[in-house]
Order: sequence, then structure tokens, then C-alpha cells
Amino acid sequence: MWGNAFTACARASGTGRDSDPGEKRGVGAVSSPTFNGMNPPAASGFRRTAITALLERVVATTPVIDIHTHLYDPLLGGLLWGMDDLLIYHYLAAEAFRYLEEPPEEFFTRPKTEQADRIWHELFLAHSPVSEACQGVLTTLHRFGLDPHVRDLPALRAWFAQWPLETHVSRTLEIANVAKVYMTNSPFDDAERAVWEKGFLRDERFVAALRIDPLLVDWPGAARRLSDWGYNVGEGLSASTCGEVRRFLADWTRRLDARYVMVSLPPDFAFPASSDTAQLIERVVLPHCQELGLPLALMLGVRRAVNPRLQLAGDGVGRSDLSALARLCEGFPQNRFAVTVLSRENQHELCVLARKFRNLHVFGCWWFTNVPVLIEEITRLRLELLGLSFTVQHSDARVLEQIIYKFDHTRRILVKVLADRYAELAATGWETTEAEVRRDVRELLGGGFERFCQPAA
Ligand code: HDL
Ligand code: ZN
Repeated sequence: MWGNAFTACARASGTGRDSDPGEKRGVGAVSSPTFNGMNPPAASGFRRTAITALLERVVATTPVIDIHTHLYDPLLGGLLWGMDDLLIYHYLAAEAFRYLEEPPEEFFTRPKTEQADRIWHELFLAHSPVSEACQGVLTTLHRFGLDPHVRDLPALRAWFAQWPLETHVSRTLEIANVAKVYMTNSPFDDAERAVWEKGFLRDERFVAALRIDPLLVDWPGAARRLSDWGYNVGEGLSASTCGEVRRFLADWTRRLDARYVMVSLPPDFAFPASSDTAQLIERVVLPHCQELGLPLALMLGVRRAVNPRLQLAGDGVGRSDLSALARLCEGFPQNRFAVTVLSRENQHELCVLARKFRNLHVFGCWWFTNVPVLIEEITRLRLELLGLSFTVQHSDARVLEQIIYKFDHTRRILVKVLADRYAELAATGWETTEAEVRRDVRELLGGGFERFCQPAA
């Protein structure tokens, strides 16, 4: 029982009454006495220490299933890695543009190393790297055993450049303790489509997700492309056109062995509606997902190209009307929806909706919410409203090594938040075994999502 695990930890940490071997304590004996029916006091210091020590071990050693990234199977091509890609990541570029004199258009014409030089100077040398994206680079270097304090960018570049990619991929996944990576795979990406059509030997650690934004947010443009690819579609959403779009989705779901279908939608996404987006979701995407037993992953609240001059760094955020999500969950109980929202203001409402609809799985602290202050706030909110039935984090990594810091930072917060919850349990006398803690953490770090993805029996 927790008492054993807990006592062992207390003994190991050499603190507290419970480490006294002479005392025989039965179930509940470790709980604090109730004071005239008042709530027992929160778990005292030594108990917290024991709980935190156990959680640090369990959270660190529980492999993560990373359910949304922009990483690629090494043989698919397009995988970004190494020091320059870490530095020119669009999160850092956006922060550097706040200091750089030159216009973004000029900056983007420069070679990657020159862009990285400028970002390194502005965000690490001329100003302390206190932002989450900057600290992430330093956490990553530290976990590789590198000392960025030398501030020698050429030496850091050379360290990365020496490794064969396959070796580096395996070592990075091992350091991050990530067991599986869900990619973002788009047939609308010309380079990627060509490799899928030719075929390649898959790395089982990288699984596919079919990303269909162009289909849903720019139907006229997508219709022209589907037509070029041999799908007999017209611009109007006739029954035959919808049938052809389903054939397109079926072809690519099969080619990728896609585990879910994903789209990101703007804050003004409405459902039900007469828009192409709503009509295609209702008449094509959801029937396809239901037929193949796939969840539809929705990422809601992104305002694309708020400042297009910043390219990938130019997107912004807006608060979504989540009544659209409520109508989807209610209207399509046979479909499953994995959802994350970009606006902090939408987080509470999303949790309440998840309490109403079991076909809604909440995941991740996406993009602008992937900062410690909000990861902690959002994870506490979800634990207190949803218990363990959500997925704490996805990395959204675009550069291989980012999975190290994105999960290192989340794991630290998860230990803190879970320690509070388990300490509250312990203070009521509820003992949790180490096996139960391991089960709970597995659930939160991707196990629950993979079960959510399984078609109903
Ligand atoms: O649409 C998305 O999948 C977002 O995650 C964007 O790719 C965004 O640019 C990003 O990388 N966020 O972390
Ligand atoms: Zn993403």
C-alpha cells in the first residue's frame, strides 16, 4: 500500500514518524487525526517530501507518448535538428524580431547560420535568455551534457554536427524518455506527398496523423488540388463531390496508417453552419472518422497570419466560441474528439464541456499556453475538474531536440501539481500505492489518449 511505498520513502528521506519501524500502522493509520470533524490538516512536511520523491521517480521514468508534433520519421525527410534549427525556431524568431533592426523580409533571406547568429546574439548574449523558448534551448543543451555557459556557438554547432542522424534521434528520444511520436502529415505538402506516394521504410517510433487544414479552411483551393490528383470534385459540395473527398481521406488514411485526423480552426469556427468548413466536417470528415474508428483532433483558436511578415512566427490567438464544439460532441456521439484550445480564456469552458461529453478528450498546453505559468494553471484546473481523464502535454516540437525541454519542463510541473493532489489524499487517510501512482501518470502522459483512440469494442 502507499503506506509501504510512502513509509519507505519517508524512511529513505530519514524524516518523520512513519519511518519509525517500531510502529505498526494499519490502513488509514498514517492519516492525520480528524479534529472534531474539521478537515484534517494538509499532509505535513515529511509526507510531502516522500510523495514528491516518489513522483519525481515515477514521472521521470514514465515514457511519454507525444501525441502531436511536427517531427518526421528520419526516412520521410524534413526532420529539423541541431543547433541552428533550435535557434531559428519561430518561437525564438518572434522574440528576436522585437530587438532586430532589420526587416523580417531581409532576415529570412539570410542563410540559417546567419539567422541563428542574430538570434543567439539578441536573445542570449545581448539579453538574458529568460523566455520559455530560450530557456528551452538551454535545458536541451544541459541535458545533452553541454555547457552553454561557454557561449561558443560554433562549438555548439560542431557538437551536434558530428552525430549520424539515426544515432542522434535515438539518443534524443531516450533522453526525453519519449516512446512514440505522432507526426503531422499533410498530403497538401508537395515534398511530403511525393515521399508517401513513393513509399519508405517506416520507423515504428513515428506514427502518422492526417492533417487536413487546407481541405477545411480553403476548400476552393483544395478542390483544385484534389482534381489535379484525380479526384472528381467540383467546387460545390454535391453528394458526388463529398464522395470523392471521402475517397481522398480514405486513400491517405490508409497510405499513412493515420491514427487520427487533425485540423486547426480559427476562433470564429461555427457549427452547425453553412460554411464549407462546417459542411465538410459534417458530411465528409465525421462519417470518414466514424467509419474508420478514428478520432478527429481539433485545435481551436488560432488566428493565422496576424502579422504575415513574420511567416510561421506571424500567427496569433483568439478566444473560440466553444458552443460549436458542444454541438459536435452532442450531435455526433459516435465520433470522438481530441481537442486543445489556444486561448487561456477557453480552458475552463473546455474542461466543463469534457465533463459533459465522454467523446471529448482534452489534451496539451498548446503553443502560447505552453509556458510554465499556464501549464501549471491549466493542469491544476484539469486535474481538479477532470481527474485523470486528459492528456497533460504534447510537445508540438518542430525541431527534434525540443522534445527534451518541452517534456522536461512539463514533468517538473506535473510532479508539483500531482504532489499537491496526492498530499491532499494522504491528509484524508487515502493511501495510494506506487503502482497506482504509476498507473495515473501513464494515463496522463499519453496512455489515456491511446485508449481514447481505440475504436469502441
Ligand atoms: O497548427 C499547429 O499545429 C500549430 O502547432 C502550429 O504548427 C504552430 O506553428 C506551432 O508550431 N505551435 O507550436
Ligand atoms: Zn502543431
